[in-house]
Amino acid sequence: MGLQFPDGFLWGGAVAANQLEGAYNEDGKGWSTQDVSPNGIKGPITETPTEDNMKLVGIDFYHRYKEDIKLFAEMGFKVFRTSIAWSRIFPKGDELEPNEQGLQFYDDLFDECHKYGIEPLVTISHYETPLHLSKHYNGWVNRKLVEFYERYARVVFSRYKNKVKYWLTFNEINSILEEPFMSGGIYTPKKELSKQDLYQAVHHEFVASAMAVKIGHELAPGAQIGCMVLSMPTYPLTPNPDDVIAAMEFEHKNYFFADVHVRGYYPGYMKRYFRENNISIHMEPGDEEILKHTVDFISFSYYVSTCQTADPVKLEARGGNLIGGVANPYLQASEWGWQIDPQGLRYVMNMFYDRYQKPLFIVENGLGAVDQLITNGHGEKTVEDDYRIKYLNDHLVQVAEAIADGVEVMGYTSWGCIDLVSASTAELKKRYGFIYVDRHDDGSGTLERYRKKSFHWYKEVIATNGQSL
Ligand code: BGP
Repeated sequence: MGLQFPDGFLWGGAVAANQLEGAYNEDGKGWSTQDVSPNGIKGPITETPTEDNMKLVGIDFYHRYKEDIKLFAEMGFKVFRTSIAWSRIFPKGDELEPNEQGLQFYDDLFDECHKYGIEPLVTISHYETPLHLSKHYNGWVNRKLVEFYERYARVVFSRYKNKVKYWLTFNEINSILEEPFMSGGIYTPKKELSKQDLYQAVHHEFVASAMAVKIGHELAPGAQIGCMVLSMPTYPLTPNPDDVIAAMEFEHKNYFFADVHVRGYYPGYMKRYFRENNISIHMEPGDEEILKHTVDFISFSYYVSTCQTADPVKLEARGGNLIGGVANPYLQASEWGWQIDPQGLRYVMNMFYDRYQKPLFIVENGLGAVDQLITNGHGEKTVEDDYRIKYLNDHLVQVAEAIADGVEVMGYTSWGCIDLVSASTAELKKRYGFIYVDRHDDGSGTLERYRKKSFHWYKEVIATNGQSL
């Protein structure tokens, strides 16, 4: 018997508006934090959008989405994860009325998905706070953001309730701890940001997220609403109990986010952390009640695992998916230093499921690599991305292992199913797609799309419901 994936397993791909749509100032869209971030998390940010910012054009998905959805349909996608750009709907973020042209774009996009039987999976906020909310309110540090987000969420739930069944409230919500500007729109430079303000911003996001669950269930009956966390299994570097505890404490910082979303209250270990760091979260009356509107499922990204140690000498920084750690001597890394650990996916799925007994959705996983466009023996332009096929195959085998362990999984959307701009480095040369896009970091390229070898591989995986892995 081969690998077993449940009937109805939601195979697909994932993207985010700011990394592929382009059209950054069309049809009434306001500027977002991404429009002034030409260098990704490395910074600095700019006063106004600048030409070297690859996201301003992206891969021109805004104008070419029909062609792209057709390619996704050809692969057999059942689900397509994308985000709504908040600044298309509320250009500044604090208006009372939404921008109709922005709303219309997503109506058309979701209709196009349904034409092929593809279910949209929508992230309400994926790393792009309207710039005005960042500059004038300091992003999520300000309680007012809860109100603005709620207004935005109400509009999109009401508008798309018949077109969207699966929703995520915030992309990688825990990444705000490392990337307060990109993730939380917090304008205060990270070095100057107090822990007090940072965790207050986290609280505001929790309240907004729970509020979205509440109103989503009211306005869009049948909607399934999940949280989305950056998952990173953390192993102790050695069996030294000090290292084991260091790993546990590091994981707590990440579990904290799923814990509040799934259980509906703050865990004891965070209360201790707040006490010991003189952090006092200001709660408004009713906040604790709102938090009890818990999510229907847990979604997460998975790229890397990491190690932790209590030994400060070994605690040197290393590359990783936004959050650091210590390199694992048993693992190889990608060209960007992200350590590859397929078994870590099985591990983290078991951890989440044991902890929560709620369905899981893997909404990001993939390999960022430099691809070479070649002409093959049939005269077709393509990329022979066997390295990507291996990465994805190895990870999906571990998903099947977790399913065999009894973990309930709704689906899998591979990250950047079509090449797009990297979130951390803002480069186009870091590619994840099954579909190659002819666009380069110097702004050159025809924007033509080409099927990579992995395109055909994934099509087969979906057609056989994983049996071909
Ligand atoms: C996650 C983000 C995505 C995405 C991905 C890959 O952190 O949710 O937006 O980009 O990682 O990261 P990168 O683009 O930096 O390679």
